[in-house]
Amino acid sequence: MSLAPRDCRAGAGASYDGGVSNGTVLLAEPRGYCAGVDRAVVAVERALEHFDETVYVRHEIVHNKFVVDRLREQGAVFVDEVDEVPEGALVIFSAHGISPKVREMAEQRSLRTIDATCPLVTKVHKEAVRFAREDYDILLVGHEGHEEVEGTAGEAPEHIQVVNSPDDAVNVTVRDPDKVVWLSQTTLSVDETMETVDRLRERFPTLQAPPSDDICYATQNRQVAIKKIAPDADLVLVVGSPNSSNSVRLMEVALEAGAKSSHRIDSVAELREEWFEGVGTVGVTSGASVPDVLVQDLLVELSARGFGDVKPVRTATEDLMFSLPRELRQEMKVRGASDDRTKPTGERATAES
Ligand code: 2E7
Ligand code: F3S
Repeated sequence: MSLAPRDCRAGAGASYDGGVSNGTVLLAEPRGYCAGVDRAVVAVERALEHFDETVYVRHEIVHNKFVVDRLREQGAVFVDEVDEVPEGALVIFSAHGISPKVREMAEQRSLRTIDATCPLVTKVHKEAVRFAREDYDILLVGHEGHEEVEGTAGEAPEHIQVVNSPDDAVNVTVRDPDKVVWLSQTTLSVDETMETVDRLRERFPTLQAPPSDDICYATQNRQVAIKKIAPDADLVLVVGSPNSSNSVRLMEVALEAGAKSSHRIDSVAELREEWFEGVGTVGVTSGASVPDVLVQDLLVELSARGFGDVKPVRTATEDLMFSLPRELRQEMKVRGASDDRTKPTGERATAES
């Protein structure tokens, strides 16, 4: 089965006008797969299809258990580090990005690599490299230990310090308070990040901002949609894995925006009876790494529990599609394999869930 996003079957129908009734589901649109996840997952699928050898993947290609389990069943071998990959073998780097050190280690082992780093993460890496070259102190707002943060910080470790939260702003020390810039992880809460930046700016009034938003379009759009739903929801269910930063943020944002309760679930099997006590309206969304089939399963289950009236709540339309990683396109060309996805990066195509 392909892990490509599905048509939003339950998404068709009346639009939400602010009114709610018993047994209602407010379904966030957009939700689920972003362009970077689609590209990364399809890259692994195509590699499995076209290479007659073991396809290794460093780290989870995206942070979703269902996706990773399916790709593993199809033959992908997931490893924590490149030193687990045999010399000369093929390895795919995950959507979250890698530090230059990982790239060097792969070169030392003569690995053939396909880089599925999201282009919007690469953009942040380039910003980090440029500001480091200009000798700025870079304050990277993000969660220490997350793969994306490790990759970005690894671009210029001597210039970058990670700021984990608004409270963490007090711990920052810089060489020159007039030469400081903030960058961020792509999947943070927009509001919490702005709070962190405000605190940093109190300390460093000339703090520079990233040249363009580092929190990506998909993260922002999913947060805007759930914020619209949350004030009317007794319960917000977010489909996503526990290690998926953007999914966990959606749950927090829902609560912050007025949802009476919110839970993250990997799948319908994790629903708990007690969550539904006194609930008339359920908000539903999913993280950027979540195939829509999991949301459809949830809607079927909600319908069986009396929540059959599904009202889509659309706050944005997404039609971004990234071309597959260059190394993969080249390899497929050599093999005469055609790929109708290979459109130039940033070209608009219909890719809505
Ligand atoms: C890559 C990047 O895989 P995810 O759940 O990752 P997060 O970063 O949210 O844990 O979601 C897709 C994705 C988001 N950001 C992939 Cl850098
Ligand atoms: Fe990229 Fe944002 Fe998705 S950084 S992988 S488009 S959540």
